[in-house]
Amino acid sequence: MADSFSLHNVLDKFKLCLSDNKEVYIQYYIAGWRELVSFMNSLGSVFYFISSDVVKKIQILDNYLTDENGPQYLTIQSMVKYELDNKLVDLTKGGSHPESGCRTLLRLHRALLWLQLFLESLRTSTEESKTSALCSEAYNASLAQYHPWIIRKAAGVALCTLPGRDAFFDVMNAGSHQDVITLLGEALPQISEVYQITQDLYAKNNLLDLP
Ligand code: 1PW
Repeated sequence: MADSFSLHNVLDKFKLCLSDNKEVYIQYYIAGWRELVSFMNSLGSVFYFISSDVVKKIQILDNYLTDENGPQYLTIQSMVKYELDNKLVDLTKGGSHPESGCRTLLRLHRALLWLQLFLESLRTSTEESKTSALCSEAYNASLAQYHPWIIRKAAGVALCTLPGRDAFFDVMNAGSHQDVITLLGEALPQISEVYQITQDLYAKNNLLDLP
């Protein structure tokens, strides 16, 4: 079981995201998402449609990272500059760059807020709390506004199947419930810093509504 999922793996990757001058390394950002995908897959096949879109987005970014212009994709900051300077981003629908790094990462960025809100509510939850309710609330307060009805519906169905709080803490595989809560308390400020830096960068460059 040495390579099985643990919450530690996700949080470690997001911790590595920030450079000394507060830029966000794409390599670790997508590594964090890869860990989350393996987590979602461990929750059952109903999560497959959620994780498969994340897998697609990871793959698009990974392709940019490994192609000849890979160094331009070292950080989110360098990607934004490179793609904007070279007109590689569709600012409106129907252009010739529908899968820019900027718009692809924006989808993961919006989803990161869901994760952050959900983990925060889990951290402060009580024994009576229902994981599925916490997760739906987090979804409705964040990502849901960007999804059409049909996806919101499907996400709702998937979230209903989440295990109860005790089992959920166990699936996170990071020690006792108290250990998990402590770990979340340490790691969430880092995820929220990565989120906020990305948010500010996208806002400054008017990229928050990319089609
Ligand atoms: C257990 C808690 C896990 C929280 C992880 C959050 C993952 C969120 C992924 C939601 C994906 C839903 C299905 C896909 C929808 C796409 O249409 C949508 N993608 C995302 C990531 O929101 C938008 O991408 P698109 O269609 O504009 O390329």
